[in-house]
Amino acid sequence: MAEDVSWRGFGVDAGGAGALLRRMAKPLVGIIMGSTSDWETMQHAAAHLDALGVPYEKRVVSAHRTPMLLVSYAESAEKRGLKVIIAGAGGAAHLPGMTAALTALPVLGVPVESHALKGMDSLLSIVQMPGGVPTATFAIGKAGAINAALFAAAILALEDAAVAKAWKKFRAAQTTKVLQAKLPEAKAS
Ligand code: RP5
Repeated sequence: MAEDVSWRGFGVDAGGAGALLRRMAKPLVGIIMGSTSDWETMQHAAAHLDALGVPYEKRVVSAHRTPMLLVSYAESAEKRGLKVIIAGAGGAAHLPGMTAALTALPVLGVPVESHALKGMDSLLSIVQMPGGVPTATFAIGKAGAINAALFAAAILALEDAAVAKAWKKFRAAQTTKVLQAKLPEAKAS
């Protein structure tokens, strides 16, 4: 689990027994990614769900290397109780769009930064869906993974009072942090 949740310590319980209990609860969010190499990015989504108390599952599901697994995962997701799917992929990033084609659940796509094209390929692959198969698309890399998790929490918060409380607490803590920020002295030479 990623340890660098920057707003940890602002009152949202990110660890300890609470986190263990949440991990044992029925997952509401599915985090899938095209490769184990995507975990470095996608762990930021997991860490933020942990901190907000949202139970999730995580799994490598590749649109290209395990297409049949993608079909069974996406088709069973709603029945298994998932409410939102976060899908991260890089390069020819078909995973989020294909997942959205196979389930009615909201799919939040995270473009993973690729080596060759710095994630522009991932971004354009995910964002340019044909009308009728909506796939939300977030920023390339870590910021996208974090925001996908926060967006998932915002969706769940519409129906889940505990998530709503944690989500509002996070927003308030973030605002307080910015308002209290102090800039260092200038070091002009
Ligand atoms: C995509 O290809 C994955 O999502 C990953 O971002 C990229 C490279 O995968 P690896 O070659 O590192 O497994 O399917």
